[in-house]
Amino acid sequence: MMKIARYIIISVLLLGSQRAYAGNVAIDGIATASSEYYDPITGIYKTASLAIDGDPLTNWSADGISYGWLKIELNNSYLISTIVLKSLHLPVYYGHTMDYNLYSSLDDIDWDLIGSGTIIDTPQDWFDMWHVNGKNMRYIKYEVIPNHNPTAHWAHLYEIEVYPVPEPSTCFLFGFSLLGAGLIKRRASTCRSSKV
Ligand SMILES: [Ca+2]
Repeated sequence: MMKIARYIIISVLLLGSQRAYAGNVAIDGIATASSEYYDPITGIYKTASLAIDGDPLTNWSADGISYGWLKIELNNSYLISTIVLKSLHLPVYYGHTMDYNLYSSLDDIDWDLIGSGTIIDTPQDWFDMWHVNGKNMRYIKYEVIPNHNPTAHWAHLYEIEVYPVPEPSTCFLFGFSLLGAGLIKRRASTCRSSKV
């Protein structure tokens, strides 16, 4: 019984580590951008790193233009399940838009288009979520397309979140621990039967 309890504890710990791995890995990455805006009123640089600082209220902004790019280098290559792009709805900019392309790459040279979209500054459309089905990537580029519409936002992003699929080795260990618990339970059942 003690061994079964020990395996259950190990399984729970492994499940916990799996959830940790599936967290937002963009936070551990490096962000660069085509340009960065310095706000003379607040004295704050809207740097690329503010799009991966985990704070939904801080943002990267291009330097006063409605196009530009933000690139994230993850600290490793990952099989990615989901990418979330977050702006922030501000009523003063209601209806302003950003048209963008989203790319991924393994080597920062060859880029694959994940998709294109539009973030609209409304209570409903201020963020986009992309499911990429375990695509392997290390670099992600958010490219805001030139837009001369008067309601075009300056290119910006408050947060980009990148979530990997659960690590296969962790799944294997988790399954192996469950298998081990099952075998011990089976052995215990056999021992009990032999005593009858
Ligand atoms: Ca932020």
